Amino acid sequence: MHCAFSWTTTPAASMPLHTGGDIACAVETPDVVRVLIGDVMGHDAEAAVTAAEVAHAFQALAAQPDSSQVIATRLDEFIVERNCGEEFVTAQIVSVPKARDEPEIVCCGHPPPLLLRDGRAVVLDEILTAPPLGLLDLSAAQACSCPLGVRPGDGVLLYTDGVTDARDEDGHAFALAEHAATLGSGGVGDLRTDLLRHAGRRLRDDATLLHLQFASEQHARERRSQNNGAPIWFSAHYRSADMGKQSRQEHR
Ligand SMILES: [Mn+2]
Repeated sequence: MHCAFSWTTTPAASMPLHTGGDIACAVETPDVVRVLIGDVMGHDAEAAVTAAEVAHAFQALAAQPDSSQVIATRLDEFIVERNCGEEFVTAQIVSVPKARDEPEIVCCGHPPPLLLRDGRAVVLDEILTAPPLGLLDLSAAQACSCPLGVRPGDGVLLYTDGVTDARDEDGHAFALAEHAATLGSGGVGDLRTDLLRHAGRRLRDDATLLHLQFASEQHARERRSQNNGAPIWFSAHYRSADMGKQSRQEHR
């Protein structure tokens, strides 16, 4: 399935050096594109180190031809092994196969994604979830993958709890679904602007938004014809809002 994605991550206002405990990254192999969103418990400097190490481990694991369940299980083992305390990471891995197979999601204690379809945002709360990474062995539970249930033209928004827990000065939570339903061409950059406006620019927790946009049938056809018939599987739009840098990558 053709898919473009973009993300933005904003550390809590208390974090030094624009680092945080949220994770967003992607890996492409010849067969599949996998994205990871994660949230390390806590938002101190230690959480930022763990976030960087988990992202690094994911990039190595996701380059292998293993299933997403296996990748999640290995990430869990990685976190358990490096742990001196009781650190854990809520996470989701979305796999988008380049063949016509359906995209899948593995959820480990992370808030449910939003499905963006026909101007509405619906919580995908029927996705099975395992405990967070780092705690799988304690519960004897297993990470399992579910179909994401998307159609061409749909969007999916992954996020961390720093987004939905952000309060305005009257204590009202950020209405993520309402803002996401009308997500326009400004994508997650606009959502981040809305979030910071709501929270008065001071987030108490790291906040990450990761948007996957699945191409419509027509868009996929047009892209193929522009590219001399060769399929363009995937394009990634990396945006680092805090550093003010933006770059674009296309994989053919
Ligand atoms: Mn959080």
